[in-house]
Amino acid sequence: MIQSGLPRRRFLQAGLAATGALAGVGNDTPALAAPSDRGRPRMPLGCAVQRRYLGEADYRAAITSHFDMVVTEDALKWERLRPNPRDFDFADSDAIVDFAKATGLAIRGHALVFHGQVPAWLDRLETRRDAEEDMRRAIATIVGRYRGVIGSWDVVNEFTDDRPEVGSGLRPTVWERLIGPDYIAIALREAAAADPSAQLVLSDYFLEYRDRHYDDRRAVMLRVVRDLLRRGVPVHAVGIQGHLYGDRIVDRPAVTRFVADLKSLGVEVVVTELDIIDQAYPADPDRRDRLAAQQAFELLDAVTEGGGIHSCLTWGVTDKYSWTSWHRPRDDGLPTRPLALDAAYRQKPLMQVLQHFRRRTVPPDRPPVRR
Ligand code: 9MR
Repeated sequence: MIQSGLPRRRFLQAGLAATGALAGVGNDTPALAAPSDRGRPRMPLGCAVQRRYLGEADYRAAITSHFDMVVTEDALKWERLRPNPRDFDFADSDAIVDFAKATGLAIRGHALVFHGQVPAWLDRLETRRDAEEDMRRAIATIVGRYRGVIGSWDVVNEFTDDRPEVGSGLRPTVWERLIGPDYIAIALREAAAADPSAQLVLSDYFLEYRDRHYDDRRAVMLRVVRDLLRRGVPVHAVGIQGHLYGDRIVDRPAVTRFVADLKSLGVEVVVTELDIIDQAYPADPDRRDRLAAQQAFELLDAVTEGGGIHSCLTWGVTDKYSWTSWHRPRDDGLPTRPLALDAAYRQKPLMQVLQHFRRRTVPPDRPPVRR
């Protein structure tokens, strides 16, 4: 989309320069909305939080000064949460929820049904009945505990198979194998029953790029959502994760069409895990940060053009503690720079991009998440 009559790239440069972001990299001043923006509804901006860093004052201050919302990064994954088939250990998620409540931040829960980071005992489930009972009980317990507090849930995360063109396009997880494709509907209905006012989200990766493979992934998501809605299953939003690889091309027209298709079905779009994987970028930190901001702009602008971003969350708070440093390191050994705050909590150009969309996007009628 062209803003203020300027081509995209020039708009971004102009915007960053105008807000002082380029000169201001390395400056601690938090980004503030211009006075004219005060009182206008804004797109909530969030970040993924780990309990182990909440003891650090600068980590907490960064969250409360820059974000409206937090999402549990690892705390609710079953590996952590479910030491055995019976018990739940909510210590980490409770700590994050308590922090968010105390500071007035909205909360998203990640993720109710997710094949990643699961305990070994899950593989020992053998029958459809056992798998369904276990999944229902887990969802009822987790959502029930945070009813009225966690306002938005990744109900099923990453259900698209890495070969989306084959068969149903669904990943063969323990639930898909034992329950069948209907496990998604069952999970959504169970979550809705446990908290009827929560926003229910289906989230996935690689919905952003240009190529046949990514077209197929978007097609699987649309097919699943259409089918669920036709059957009256509650699904409120699709999460585009937004782990953006620096060397891949965001397919702006395809993303815009995808978002418009979802919107026409009454489904919102949440950017659930935004960060920029900078392995292919040059070493110079300023150049990397500008390229990263540009890449994020491409995605957020394409989503906006398709009908708007409901809320946008970065996958972490600071470059100091990003999953990319151990899962997606650079060949040259330099620290990765995927997020909007650097390792010393200084704002980077990406923060200006986020603030731009935060001010520009008016959330839709349905409240995103309760406070
Ligand atoms: O950020 C998470 C990191 O702490 C974990 O070690 C990692 C394990 O794979 O998962 C990370 O979060 C993932 C999220 O749950 C789902 N989408 C991809 C994220 C990055 O891998």
